Amino acid sequence: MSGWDVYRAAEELLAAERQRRDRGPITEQWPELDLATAYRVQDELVHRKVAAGERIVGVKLGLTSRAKQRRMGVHSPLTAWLTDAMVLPAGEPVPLGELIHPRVEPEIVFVLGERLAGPGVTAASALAAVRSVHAGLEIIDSRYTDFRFTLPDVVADNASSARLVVGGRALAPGELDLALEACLLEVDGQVVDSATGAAVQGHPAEALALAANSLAERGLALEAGWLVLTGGMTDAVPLGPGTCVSGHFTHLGSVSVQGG
Ligand code: OOG
Ligand code: MG
Repeated sequence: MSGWDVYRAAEELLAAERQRRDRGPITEQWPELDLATAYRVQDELVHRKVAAGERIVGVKLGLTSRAKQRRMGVHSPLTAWLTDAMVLPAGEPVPLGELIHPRVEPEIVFVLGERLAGPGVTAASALAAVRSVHAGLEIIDSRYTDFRFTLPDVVADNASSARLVVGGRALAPGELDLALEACLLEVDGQVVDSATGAAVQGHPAEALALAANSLAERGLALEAGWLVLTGGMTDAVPLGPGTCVSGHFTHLGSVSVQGG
């Protein structure tokens, strides 16, 4: 009898987010937390955000690149929810006062033109549902101290979701080779990392297919109009006051955020 359940875990993670207070991994107190239960915590947490007025605007994938998996020590991709409260208009400073220890990572972002439901979604059928492709930066902010977590912990924490910025340039998926699309990650004008779209599951459309197929296992689908963040192409970099982080993409253009 650990005294833990889905509701308590969701409540504690939401409280940590609201109070900007990092905490130890839930699995240290609730070792029985398995992956399926962790997704129920994630759903409960987002259900509470929606009840408080937020709207689901899409899905993110996490840990889809080797760079991210190696750094976080978790070697399995996952999905999590995006709400309208996370979307930061381009040019607006990241509200550091609302976050714990934010980090920024470059991502390729899809906007869906059609509903996409698994199982059996392939990279090709996934790409056919895409309306536009964008450059993006995700601002992650784990509720766990030092971003230290196991797979069930990070799933329960809605995969460290905090904020995101989507670049203004929209390309049709046929206009570029997403495996070859490169990104330079710059901090205050210095290149600190780089990757191509192939870093993400071999091709970002494979990540999109993975999202559709894993949601299908829970009876869910990706809806038309939704954003899908395909996962950090490189390791994430810390965002401090005044720090400017930019992703410069070959064809998708540039997107920047500044810690405010
Ligand atoms: C987990 C979230 C991972 C990504 O793109 O891989 C993620 C974390 O790194 O805290 O968003
Ligand atoms: Mg990410």
